[in-house]
Amino acid sequence: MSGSLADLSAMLRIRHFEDAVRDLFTRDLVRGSTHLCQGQEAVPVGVCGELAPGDTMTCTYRGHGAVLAMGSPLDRCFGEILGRAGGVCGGRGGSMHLTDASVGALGSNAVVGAQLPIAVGAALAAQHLGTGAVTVTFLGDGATNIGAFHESVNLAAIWRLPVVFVIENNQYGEYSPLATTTPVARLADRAASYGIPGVFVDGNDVGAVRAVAATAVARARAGDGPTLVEADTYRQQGHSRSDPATYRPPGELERWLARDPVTLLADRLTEQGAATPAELDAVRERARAEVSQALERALSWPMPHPDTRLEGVYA
Ligand SMILES: Cc1ncc(C[n+]2csc(CCOP(=O)(O)OP(=O)(O)O)c2C)c(N)n1
Ligand SMILES: [Mg+2]
Repeated sequence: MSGSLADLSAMLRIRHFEDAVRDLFTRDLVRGSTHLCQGQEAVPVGVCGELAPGDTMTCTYRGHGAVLAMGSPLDRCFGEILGRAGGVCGGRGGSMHLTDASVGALGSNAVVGAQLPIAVGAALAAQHLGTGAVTVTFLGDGATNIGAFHESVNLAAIWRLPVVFVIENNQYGEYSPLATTTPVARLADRAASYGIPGVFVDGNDVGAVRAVAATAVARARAGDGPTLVEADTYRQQGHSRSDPATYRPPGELERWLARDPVTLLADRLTEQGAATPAELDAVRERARAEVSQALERALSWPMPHPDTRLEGVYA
């Protein structure tokens, strides 16, 4: 698989969305923190692009791209991050809890690893109910050192649950390079402990991600159990908004920018004759316009009314 113009469009929408969120922070329009995914877009677009209606997904606080890739609307995601009543959770969740169950996005999680047992639970439910649905869960490289990772993968493996674990290896856990926290170089190798396939993929190549995801999703759907995917990628921004990322060795960011997933796909589509420069420009322009129009709409929405503050509280 090589990726398509539709993939390029989906990745550009996420790129512009994240750039806009960064800008909203600098204008003090967002409460709390945010964790952006510029540079990692090919992973959620490639993986979620292989899912079917009814499939579900859980992710981390760095999850804007994953929720958008599931098909959640740009304006309602902006609205959520801005705390507006029209947000996907009525403005109550914000950036780190972006959730849109209507498209199968069952939750972003601020606690490292918390999304993993939730995904296993969703997969267990699908197995019991016989729905045929598959659950994908995204996690960071650092999260593979969390207890919930090992418990979740083990349980999914022994019960052959329809779940795909996708590690977005962006080379850092907060400010720590992977090699300073993790004794294996290939995180996909951790799959061997659970007797399931572990697959390494270039996470900046959306076509390669799609191919790996297609196999893993088909395996899960056939009842053959989970796969652990490691997608090698890079976060182009700091860990969170307060992080200038000065700990990066000189030249590292530039090396990864030279392999930017958006540019890689546009170049490939050109080389293959799959898109003309004019078509690429049209896709770029449309993505930019869609994101800015969605943001304008979200900014026009009111904050939630104080009288609604107990709505959605179950106790
Ligand atoms: C249980 C828990 N421990 C620690 C933290 C603090 N923390 C937030 S993000 C993070 C790093 C996680 O790195 P990784 O899994 O690689 O994800 P990335 O942020 O790189 O996407 C840590 C330690 C937390 N949120 N939850
Ligand atoms: Mg990481």
